Amino acid sequence: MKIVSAEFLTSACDNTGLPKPAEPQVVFVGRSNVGKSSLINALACRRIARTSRVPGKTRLINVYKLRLAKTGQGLSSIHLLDLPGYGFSRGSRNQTTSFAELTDSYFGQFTVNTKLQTHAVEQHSKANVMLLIDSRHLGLSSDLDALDWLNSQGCRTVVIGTKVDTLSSAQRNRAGKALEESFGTSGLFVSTKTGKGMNELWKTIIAMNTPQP
Ligand SMILES: Nc1nc2c(ncn2[C@@H]2O[C@H](COP(=O)(O)OP(=O)(O)OP(=O)(O)O)[C@@H](O)[C@H]2O)c(=O)[nH]1
Ligand SMILES: [Mg+2]
Repeated sequence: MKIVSAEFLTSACDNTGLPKPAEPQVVFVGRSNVGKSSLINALACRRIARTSRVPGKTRLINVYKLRLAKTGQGLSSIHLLDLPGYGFSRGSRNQTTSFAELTDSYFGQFTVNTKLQTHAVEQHSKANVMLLIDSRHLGLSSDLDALDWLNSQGCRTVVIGTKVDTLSSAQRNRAGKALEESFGTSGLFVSTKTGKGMNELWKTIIAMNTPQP
């Protein structure tokens, strides 16, 4: 994907400043340190999001906007949203509360009642979510709980196995089966270090944001 420009828009602590549900977007969700901010940088082809070896770096909803060269599907720009990681235990009770508030701010904007809506509106009434899980630790209860919760919110969720460069090809094959067994979906494996899976990820993001005929 050719990125014309990439910019940081805002750090949101509530739904002020977030893109409207009808605007093309995808939100990155996952445990602290799983590689959410790194994946946003890899998609942007530049360092716009701050990453760290120390978990808990991202504390607010960081919003980025990418302008895209022609995709063929008419998508000219997209917002990438970086949510704070879950499972970060060093935080105080207040931080846990604010994480719940942040997720509610974002996901609360999307309606799940699709029966009364036209198809075009329905397309944007579900949040597009990339649920990132570490390829080396598949099937953690916190990740399974996250998928259940996202499904209960009516989100359109794709499971992404991160840091696949850390696995041998035999381990990668086993991980594919383990992901499918645990999450009930085939998922996608990516590496920001080698670029593996990035083209497929872009195709998925574009398909999620393209209204079906
Ligand atoms: N080997 C490998 N390491 C990666 C990859 N992606 C990210 N990392 C490393 O994982 C660590 C955490 O990356 P971040 O992108 O900051 O993780 P995050 O999910 O944004 O973390 P929080 O903001 O704390 O929720 C960093 O040390 C990255 O260099 C990858 O594809 N392969
Ligand atoms: Mg981060």
